[in-house]
Amino acid sequence: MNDKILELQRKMKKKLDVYRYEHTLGVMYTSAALAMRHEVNLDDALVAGLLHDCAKCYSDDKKFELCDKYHISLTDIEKKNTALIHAKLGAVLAKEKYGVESDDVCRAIETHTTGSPEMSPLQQIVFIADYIEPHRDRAGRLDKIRYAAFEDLDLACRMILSDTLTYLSDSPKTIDPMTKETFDYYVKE
Ligand code: DGI
Ligand code: FE
Ligand code: FE
Repeated sequence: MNDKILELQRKMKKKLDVYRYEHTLGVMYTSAALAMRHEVNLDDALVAGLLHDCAKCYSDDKKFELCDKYHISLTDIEKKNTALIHAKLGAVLAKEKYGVESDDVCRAIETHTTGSPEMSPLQQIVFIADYIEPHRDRAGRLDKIRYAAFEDLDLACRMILSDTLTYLSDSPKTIDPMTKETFDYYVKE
């Protein structure tokens, strides 16, 4: 693995709590495995997986402060559901703080929580890897979604979005319109 990735790994180990760091390594290697299968650039998959939650472990106050600093505008849904902010903020930090030059990598970080219509293969891979990495054990039919991920990226996205919408409808959290829009897009695909 190249030195740049090892250096980023050291930084993430310092920035994230133990649980989040282990999840991050899971997403990094799962993204890499999916990239091998679906012929996507391996380094991009490793870096996107490694940095996808780089903004996750800040306090809400710090997240708002950083969004201010980098002129990131938040929707009302994001302001109320602050767990969503780390995706947008992480994409900007990847570029500005961690020196990522690939727009596709930054977009993959930005869309990893809600997804987005017309995701690139790399974006789909990070979105899926976040859901299926080996430490995840709460979601239903994980075995089927893990299998689908290595067969058909669109199908795996559709399954994850469908299950996420069901899960969110049963919870007090508001569904981000982007999650619904992404689901509608992948149902039509
Ligand atoms: O950061 P992770 O925990 O690895 O996973 P993630 O980036 O998918 O974030 C999960 C969080 O995002 C979890 O608290 C649920 C929330 N989330 C995902 N989609 C939506 C959402 N929250 C709301 N309110 N609306 C959504 O559509
Ligand atoms: Fe996340
Ligand atoms: Fe994650």
